[in-house]
Amino acid sequence: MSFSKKSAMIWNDLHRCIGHHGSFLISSHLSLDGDCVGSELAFAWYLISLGKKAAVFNHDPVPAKFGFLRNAGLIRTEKPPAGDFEAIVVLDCSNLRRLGWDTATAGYDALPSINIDHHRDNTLFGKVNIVDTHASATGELLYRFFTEERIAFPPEVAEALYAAIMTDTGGFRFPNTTSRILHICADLAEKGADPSKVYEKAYASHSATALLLQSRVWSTLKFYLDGKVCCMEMPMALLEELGAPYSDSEGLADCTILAADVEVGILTKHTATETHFSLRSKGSIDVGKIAQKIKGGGGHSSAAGCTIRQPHGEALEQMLAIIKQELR
Ligand SMILES: [Mn+2]
Repeated sequence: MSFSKKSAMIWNDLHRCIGHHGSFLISSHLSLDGDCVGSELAFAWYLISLGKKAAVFNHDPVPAKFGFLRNAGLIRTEKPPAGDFEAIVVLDCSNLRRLGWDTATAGYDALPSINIDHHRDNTLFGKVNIVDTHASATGELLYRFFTEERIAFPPEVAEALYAAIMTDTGGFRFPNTTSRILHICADLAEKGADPSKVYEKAYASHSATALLLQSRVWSTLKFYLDGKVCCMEMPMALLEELGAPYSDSEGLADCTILAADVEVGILTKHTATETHFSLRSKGSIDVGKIAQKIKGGGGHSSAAGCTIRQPHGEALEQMLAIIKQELR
């Protein structure tokens, strides 16, 4: 959906919904990324600047590398208390299930919800839905909201939005990196974001365990289908062996499309009975479509994921058969 012409109308819906309520719960998807954290901090700032009560709760913790963003320490990791909020703001999350906590039991699925996202499989579950699948990041949608509505924001919010967009474009390397994005990020830098600091925190602040994990996963590198598919594997037991948290595996999937002729990259994360696939594409193959062929799978055209309830060998065979059809 492209809503550039309709955006004034959509922003009115958003203003109206915010105006009707005094307290907001903000949340985002399981295994938080930079877009989740940056967008949450930016939106929390906005609500608080209006004199509203706003709190951010996520199922998973903020990855350590995003801890430098102002107020990241206020983001909480527990089930939000029931009945404390009048409305829920769901950012960068295609459905309520992906929040990871039971919204029905907590009573939150009955609350008015604001749904701001750019995932293709967004179910438009909100009372207000601001979903633009052409946006590079949820942070870009918030930038547009602030800019088009002439809402001036402080440097720390510029930096949060910059981090959101930078990470969702893979550090300005994915096909969603357009001149529009670069203009937006130039403006955010002008408004106080520090590009080299955000780069260093997001991409050059690995822990020792993360690098050890990388070296082991790299050693599993294999090519399939005439070198068009590259696969790396990460047995989940490896995390325990190295004492590495799950968050140490973030970014590994992007390494699967570094080879010249590769079109599809696969990182598998597997237990004895189940194999999760992180899929990556350089742009010619839509891996979101591939992931959707597996029940519960989905994502973007250049980055997607799904789980096959089978051991690694069988599951990989099944995935390669699907990819083979798409490569034709
Ligand atoms: Mn995103």
